[in-house]
Amino acid sequence: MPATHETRQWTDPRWWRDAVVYQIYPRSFADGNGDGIGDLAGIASRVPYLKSLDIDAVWLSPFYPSALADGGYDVDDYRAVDPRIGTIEQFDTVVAALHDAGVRVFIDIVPNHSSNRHAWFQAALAAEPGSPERDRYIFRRGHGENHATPPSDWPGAFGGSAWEPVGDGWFYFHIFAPEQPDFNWDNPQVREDFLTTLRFWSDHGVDGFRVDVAMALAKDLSEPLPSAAELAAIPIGPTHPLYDRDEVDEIYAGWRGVFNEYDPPRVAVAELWAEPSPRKARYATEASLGQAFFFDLMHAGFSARRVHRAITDVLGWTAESGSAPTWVLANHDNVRQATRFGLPDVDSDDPWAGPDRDRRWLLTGGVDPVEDVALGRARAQAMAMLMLALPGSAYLYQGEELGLREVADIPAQARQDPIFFRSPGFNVGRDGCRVPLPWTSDGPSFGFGTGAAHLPQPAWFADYAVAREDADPDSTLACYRRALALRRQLRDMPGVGDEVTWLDRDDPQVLCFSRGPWVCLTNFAGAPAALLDGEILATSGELTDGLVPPATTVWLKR
Ligand code: TEU
Ligand code: CA
Repeated sequence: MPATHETRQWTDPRWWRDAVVYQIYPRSFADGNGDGIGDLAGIASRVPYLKSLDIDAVWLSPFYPSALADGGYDVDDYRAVDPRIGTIEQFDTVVAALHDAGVRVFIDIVPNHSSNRHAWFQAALAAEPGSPERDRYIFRRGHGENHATPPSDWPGAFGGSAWEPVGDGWFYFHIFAPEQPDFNWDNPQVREDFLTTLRFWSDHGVDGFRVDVAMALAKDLSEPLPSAAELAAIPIGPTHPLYDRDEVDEIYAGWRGVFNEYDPPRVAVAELWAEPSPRKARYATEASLGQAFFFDLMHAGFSARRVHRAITDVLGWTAESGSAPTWVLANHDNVRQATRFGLPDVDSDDPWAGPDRDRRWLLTGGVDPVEDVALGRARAQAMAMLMLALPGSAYLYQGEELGLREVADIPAQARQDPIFFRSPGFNVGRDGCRVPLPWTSDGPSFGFGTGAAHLPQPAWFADYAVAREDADPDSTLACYRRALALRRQLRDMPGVGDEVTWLDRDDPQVLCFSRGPWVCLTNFAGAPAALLDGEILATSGELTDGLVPPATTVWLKR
């Protein structure tokens, strides 16, 4: 008999290699005290739901004290809990409850930048140019008359300049919003402080860390700086001033030392977004962070050719590093997949048709073109089952198991994302995938809390409520529950390994692979496809006359 899941997970130090990790965006998950902001009490009350999903771990997006200039990715204090979200005691309680439920805990660590309210940044502002206080961040003198011109013409990732003046002729550097000053990782105090933070949370029982913007820590900003146009032409990698320099490896080797002080060793997953990226495998070795996010599947649309390519690429790169592959279809930075898959061109071969198209669609308030809701839903379920059949670990984003769609028509005055404020008329930002979850189909915020939610929920959220979907065997939630429960059994079934074998189908629009006896077939074509011999274990949609309808995945046992 193979070990049961419960016993395997808690004894195997390599539990993370095939884990399903569910991302919680704390402010939008569940509100325990009715102030409209999700919190730790809310998460505690939903532990039974999390357990019932058959996931292996949760990842909590930032819950630290923050002015929320960037949804909490602007951290005031790395070793505390935002009082609006809870207390450190509540944090301990939630971790213990999740562990009792067999669910591990990843937390988000944001090492590229602090918030501008962080004590170190406040000290830097108060100190002289050239002082040790300023050396923990990246200050450069302005150019031109009165030193009023920024050190370079580089744009920030959220729009506007990447340099902010501080009034004395000096500027500080920020990749993201001005409220997010970048740390200087050449400074030993910065390095030491993050090791302290990793130990702090590891001592509080955290099992793993999701490392924000992991490729940006090591920088070469020696002057003269290249122009923005020159910068854009430098490939991401060893010679790029900002991204994916070789020196990051040394930083994470230090982190690995801390992870290995614990039993079982703490684990980490690097967030870095350069696709395609063979160099990502470096972050995923067990001398470094152990895992890296591969977003290739998320960017492959609903195209058989591109999905096939993404899978073979990721499997190849991770084989090089000896790590486990990771798969992602959604997170808090992207248009929800039920919507993406319901928009035209998602099957196009142009990889950039996707994000650009999504952004343009959001600018129309979600009305042009009209979203094909049924098709988006079918495709999202088919892709989820395809992802969950792959070896390695899969990351789910809260609400995708409900088939939640993007909320496109959030009024300007309710928007929160700095991208909306810094790129007016060009990009409305990411609030539409961060709207608080509907738990019940009625109530002031659909069961999220007892009052209104911090981002407005549309009336149609009622149809996607957990309670309603739980009562419907054809719901997206039912599909996820079936697939997640089966995945747990199948990954331990004799003969099921990490080897993916592609099975040739006559139609290139039908992707079919096996892991030993476990076969996964997805029909990307517009017409029904023939089945294979074998026992049908699960389907993402109903079969018609023994054929697999378009936008449907089937799992079989042979
Ligand atoms: O995101 C990294 C990042 O740069 C992108 O995912 C970015 O959000 C996207 O290109 C904008 O369209 C991480 C976090 O996931 C994100 O929420 C934070 O805003 C960002 O870092 C800064 O901390
Ligand atoms: Ca609250």
